Amino acid sequence: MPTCAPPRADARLDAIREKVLAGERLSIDDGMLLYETPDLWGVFELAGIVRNRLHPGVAYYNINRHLNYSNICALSCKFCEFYRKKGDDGAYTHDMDSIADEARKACESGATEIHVVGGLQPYLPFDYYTDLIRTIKRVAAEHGTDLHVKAFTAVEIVHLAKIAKKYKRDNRRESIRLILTELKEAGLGSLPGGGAEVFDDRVHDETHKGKIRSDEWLDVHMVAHELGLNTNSTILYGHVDNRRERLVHMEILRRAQDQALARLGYAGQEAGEETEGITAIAGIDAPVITLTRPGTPQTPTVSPRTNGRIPEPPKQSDASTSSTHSGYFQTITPLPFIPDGSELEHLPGPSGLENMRTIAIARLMLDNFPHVKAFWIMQTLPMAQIMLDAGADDIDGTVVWYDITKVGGSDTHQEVTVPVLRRAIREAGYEPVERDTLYRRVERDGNRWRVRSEP
Ligand code: V47
Repeated sequence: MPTCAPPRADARLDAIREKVLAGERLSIDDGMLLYETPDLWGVFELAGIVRNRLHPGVAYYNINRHLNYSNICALSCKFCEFYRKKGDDGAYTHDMDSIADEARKACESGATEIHVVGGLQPYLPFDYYTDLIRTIKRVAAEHGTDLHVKAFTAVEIVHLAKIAKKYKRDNRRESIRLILTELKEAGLGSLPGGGAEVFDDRVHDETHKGKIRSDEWLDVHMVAHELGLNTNSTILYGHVDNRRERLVHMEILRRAQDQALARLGYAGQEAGEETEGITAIAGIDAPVITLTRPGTPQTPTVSPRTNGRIPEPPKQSDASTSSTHSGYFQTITPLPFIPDGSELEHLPGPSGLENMRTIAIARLMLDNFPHVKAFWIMQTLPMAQIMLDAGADDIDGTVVWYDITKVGGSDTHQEVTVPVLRRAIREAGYEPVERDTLYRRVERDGNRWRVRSEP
């Protein structure tokens, strides 16, 4: 009997489609099927359904500047091309004058955000980091504007606790809380998602031994959430990891987000099947909470649905839940491994299709994450454009200067202009929306900007 089905159509996706349409949580085995099916376009289409349910017709970008304050690092992660040792050629540390200069350039370009990360610098005192934040805030105020400081990966936060001599192995959450509180008082606005790599001990020991493990990375983000700081997340895949390990990573993030949303008052469904070890790793005790189920109130960052207003989270009988609306993961940014210049340079790195598939699967698995970012620096702008149809709703920003990875011979000056970003989004069929770090819409007149207030 002749069939009209395209040659790669996979009937096994039907059950997943039903779950996606009902907004039900996918299992790790569903994720494996999404990774293994030959029906790639079927996977992209499913991710597109979720993406367009959350962000119909729009895609986000921001005007930002990345600042790497030092590339001197106590660690030597095998996938990393960025780190140098003290005295090496090209080792650098910015002093406060040069930090102020970067902040000035950011203000003059109309940036809303400065994204600050660096190596685990053993020779700087803790005061350097609070001074860094205060300097950026001061320069912004002198320019009659503000810059959101999104700074320090979880690994750096633990390092800061250690150099501040506040790290207590038997009470590390408390140590992290002390450090984050001081940084927040200095003006820290949110945490970026880096340093997560792949939450798996084998991968950890093979590629980034010495770095904190997944449990401690999660501790930092969960304490940040408790303090009302929004954070981002990443997964750095395509080196020695396998696909199941990536899915477990996503499951761990999803459970941590369940906890953050429960604290904000979101009601959940009964917990699904537990994946062995995951609850123990994250110390998570929360119902399953999805944002993609039709009718679920959205987080403040999902602005088109809410017209920029912060929605009331669903009422809960437990009056002890937080009354604020912040303190959760905003986005997952899948980071494809860029081999160039690293100790793992002999590995090929993931293909473009594997990158698109991972973006799509992240969108489908992370049903309680408002945003999925295709970071153009690592994906390339042409791929990021296509990924907007495969689950991504954000391509990051103007960036300007980026030292951590250099794709195909690019150098540290990696910048796209706003017209190029907007045209890329339009060409992909979406309305470009400028956002701030917290995904609020921005209104601007040249370099002057403000967060749009909706009626
Ligand atoms: O922490 C290091 C990773 C991260 C390589 O939060 C590599 O909005 C690929 O986290 N190939 C930094 N990745 C980038 C990052 C990020 C970027 C954009 C936005 C946000 C956000 C976060 O890049 C590092 C590390 O995990 N990394 N080396 C490499 N060779």
